[in-house]
Amino acid sequence: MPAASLLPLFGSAAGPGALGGPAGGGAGGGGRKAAGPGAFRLTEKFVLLLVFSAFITLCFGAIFFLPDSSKLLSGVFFHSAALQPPPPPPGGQPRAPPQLGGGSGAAAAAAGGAGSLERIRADHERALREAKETLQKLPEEIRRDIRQDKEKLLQDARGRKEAGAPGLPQRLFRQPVGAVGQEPADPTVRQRRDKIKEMMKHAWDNYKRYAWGLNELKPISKQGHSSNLFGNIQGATIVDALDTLYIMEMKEEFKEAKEWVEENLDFNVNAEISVFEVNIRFVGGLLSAYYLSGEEVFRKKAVELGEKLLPAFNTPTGIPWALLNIKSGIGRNWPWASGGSSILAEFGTLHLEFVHLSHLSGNPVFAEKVMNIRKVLNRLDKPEGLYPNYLNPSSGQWGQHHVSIGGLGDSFYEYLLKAWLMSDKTDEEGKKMYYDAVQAIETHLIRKSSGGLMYIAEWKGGLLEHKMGHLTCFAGGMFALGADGAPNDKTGHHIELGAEIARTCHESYDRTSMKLGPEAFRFDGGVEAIATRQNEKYYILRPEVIETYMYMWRFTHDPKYRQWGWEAVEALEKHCRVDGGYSGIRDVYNNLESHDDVQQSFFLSETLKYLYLLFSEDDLLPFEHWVFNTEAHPLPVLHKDDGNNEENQK
Ligand code: DMJ
Repeated sequence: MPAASLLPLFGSAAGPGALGGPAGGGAGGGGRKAAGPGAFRLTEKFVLLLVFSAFITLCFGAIFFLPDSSKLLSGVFFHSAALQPPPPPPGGQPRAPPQLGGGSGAAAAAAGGAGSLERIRADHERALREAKETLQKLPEEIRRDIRQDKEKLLQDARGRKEAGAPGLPQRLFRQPVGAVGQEPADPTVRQRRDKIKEMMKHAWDNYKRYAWGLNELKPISKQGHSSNLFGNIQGATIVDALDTLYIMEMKEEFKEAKEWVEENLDFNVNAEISVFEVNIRFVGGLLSAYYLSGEEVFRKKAVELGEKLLPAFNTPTGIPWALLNIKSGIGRNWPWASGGSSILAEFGTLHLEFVHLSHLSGNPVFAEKVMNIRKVLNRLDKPEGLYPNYLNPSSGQWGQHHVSIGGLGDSFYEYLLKAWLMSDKTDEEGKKMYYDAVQAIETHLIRKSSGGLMYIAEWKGGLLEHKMGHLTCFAGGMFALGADGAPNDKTGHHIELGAEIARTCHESYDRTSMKLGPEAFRFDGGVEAIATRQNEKYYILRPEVIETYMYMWRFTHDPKYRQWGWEAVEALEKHCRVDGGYSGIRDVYNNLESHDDVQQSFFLSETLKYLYLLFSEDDLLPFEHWVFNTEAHPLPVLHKDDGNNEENQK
């Protein structure tokens, strides 16, 4: 009974009523109150009080002395036992449904209490048994169990992540033709291809050993290398290498790379990045990995990253900024770029990836952004039909009139052609822009040296600089790739342009001590295809010359291209291979190697991939079904009638 109900009872003993008579002293005084008919003496009151308190103590005491009283109370008052489905009775007779109230509650509770004790005892015994078994195990077995437990936890975590990923339309994956090819029939070719795979393994294993999870490897100092192109997005080498690992059938390595992407590739970072570099290496690498393997994680990551890049387009014209903080969404341009301009090769090298992002996400916004870039370009007058390298994203006007098919301009032209090819030759606008541009390049930039070497010069406000960059050497492959669609029966001519550029670029390699090409070479001051300035003599493992050999080989099957590719392999092995991977060289005209201590991620994604393809059969990544982005990441042609088109989406 609540204490508050007891107090008035005691209080009333001194007052009128129940236990006492009228208050106050009577005539007979003497310290005693007059004894009324209902009155008690002090001793009697005392005895009564004693009896009453003994009774109360007994009642409460009984509760406290009962076994596991709290459970019993809850069983009595809240019927918790009745909420548990009881075990089936012997013989499988159906049991009456559990009752939420009623007189049987206490009995059920008592039964539940006994059941709980049973369970505790059983748990206790099982724990003892397991402890005994563990003690009897070998350390290796214990380690294996721990590994399995960890694995399971990881799998659960992965499952949770997958479930939490942003919704993408369901898509039935069909691997495009040529994701795997046959072994080369010729044993020498096979052997050479195996050698290139071994080079990939050396580059990868050392990256893994010394720089795992970081952007690139410093192969001499054997540690990670970070480049500010990616802000603090990590793992450039892993993402760039995924598709090379896949086509070389390096399955274990592909698996570990995929797991790293699942667990660690994180774009929720406060990072100012180069939109171009992140697009060609990360978005391109993830898209290719998806199209080759069908692993959903790559599609999700590619789209997630694509979304992070969208604020770069928030400029008055929609021409994107070069640099973007992917957390704040604030963009800007390189401080050195003419009057705050964006760079042609940067904003012009988003098209292939963004079209595929729309294709895989079902969201047209990506394709709209890159189509708008074309609209802006097509509204502008072009000096002599050429595209200057600089364009102001606010005014929509050209900056300095510098034109280059190498650095700052190169992949813009490449993407016009490949956009047309990737669209299954339906993108007529891209096609026209490409062939018009090549016409202007031929007229104004392509020249022949007195020694008969064709080269592509640079154009500065109407004046030619007779210099060609290593980067420009990709154009040989581009001309060959575009030859088939060339207007006015010029197919043969375009193949010829490709062959001439390949020859010149080979000369730029052959005229050095190391047989590796310089960053830029000149055709003036009495030299041809030779670097004359100290700061142009370096080689940073670039792919463009080998890329052109690969295209020329595919289109002509002239064995000299494989021969030139093999010369490059030998030179790489002799001068760039070190214990800790592959390094660039500071001066290719010097017999003594001075290493720059960087293993560029494009060495794995491009240089080694193009070499491998050069020594593969043509059925591996055939050009009718794949185009390579500018970082050599293969993207499937969006055939009107095949599995990579919208009709195929569920
Ligand atoms: C690569 O990142 C790409 O090929 C890009 O288009 C230009 N240069 C490097 C490799 O040289």
